[in-house]
Amino acid sequence: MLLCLATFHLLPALCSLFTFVRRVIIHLDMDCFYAAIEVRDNPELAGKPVAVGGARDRRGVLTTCNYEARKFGVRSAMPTFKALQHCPDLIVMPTRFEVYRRESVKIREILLRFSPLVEPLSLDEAFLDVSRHDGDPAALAQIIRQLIYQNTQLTASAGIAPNKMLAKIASDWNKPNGQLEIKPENVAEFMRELPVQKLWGIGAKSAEKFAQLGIRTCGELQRCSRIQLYEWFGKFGLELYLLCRGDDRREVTPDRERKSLSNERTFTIDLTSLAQCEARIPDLFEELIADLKRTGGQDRVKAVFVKIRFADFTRTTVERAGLPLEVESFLGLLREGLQRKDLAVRLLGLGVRFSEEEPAGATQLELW
Ligand code: TTP
Ligand code: MG
Repeated sequence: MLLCLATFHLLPALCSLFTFVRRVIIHLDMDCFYAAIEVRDNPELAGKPVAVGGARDRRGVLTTCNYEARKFGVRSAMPTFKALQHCPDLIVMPTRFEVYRRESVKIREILLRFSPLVEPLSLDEAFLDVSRHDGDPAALAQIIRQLIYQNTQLTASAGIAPNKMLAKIASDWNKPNGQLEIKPENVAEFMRELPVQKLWGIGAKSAEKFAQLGIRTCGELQRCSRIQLYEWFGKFGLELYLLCRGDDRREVTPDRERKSLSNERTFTIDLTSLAQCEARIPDLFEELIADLKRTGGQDRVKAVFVKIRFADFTRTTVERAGLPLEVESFLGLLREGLQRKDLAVRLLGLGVRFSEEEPAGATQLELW
């Protein structure tokens, strides 16, 4: 009887606790974003292989390409001349950052209608924390994608999951124009067979290292102890211990609460020379500036930094206050960072740190 009474009183409390901790994150990723915009704006390109990037004669690199071009093996970040070898009919359009930025603003406005907790990752990707929404989150993601399509004629894919990492993995699952929900009760099963290279920070090169150790899936990785992972990968190993279990506790951080803004790229093939690294900076810089314009943080920039992850998984960040927001500043920091280790580079990122105070004149003083 006593037990019944206790359960009767405790149950609602337990239920509300459960609803409180239930996290639902949607990761939204536009499909072949820049290329899709070019095809939309040039209808004669529909159905043809299209890429966006630098021309062949200027040693250009592609930013992205549509799914028709991907069938030929064309990929983001591929030198244009190489892409044309894979697909001689490839149409390469010049980049129009301003247009992509405008579309990105439209999309973000749509997302903000569904949750104040929107964290844009780049022009075409964002996390939304929709934990406070009642109802079916997969249906919600569907509605968001439809609304984006109605407003932009561009398709998006979505992942719905209890945390950021899983939501991001899920949004890639049924691309283009698809979605996948990973429910909390299915996380353990989903992780068991997931290839390790799907985890954040693991590229082809690291997957190779794992393969040498006989580890291909997250299930296999789960058998390694924390100590073992720390020995192999340093601090990153401790992150991996949680990530391979589908455990990611990072919060969705809206733009206004950001202390810094950065982008980064993990390369399929490690960069082995200074020239190769330098060649990646202008695109990353353009992207960072576009992101800054979107978030409106240009006048709060206090310092700039370059992040490097080397082939042995160690990371280094070179940060300096007061440098102008120019490609040259980042190139200088890059050179400094590369001197710290004589190793190939698997990830590069550029970023800015914001000052905590509002810039002068940004807020109006109330006099009464
Ligand atoms: P992604 O979301 O990585 O790629 P995507 O939207 O083109 O294709 P997907 O359908 O696989 O999501 O990147 C978004 C945009 O960022 C992309 O359209 C172009 C730009 N970009 C670069 O400028 N350089 C790069 O190396 C990559 C990967 C993307
Ligand atoms: Mg995309």
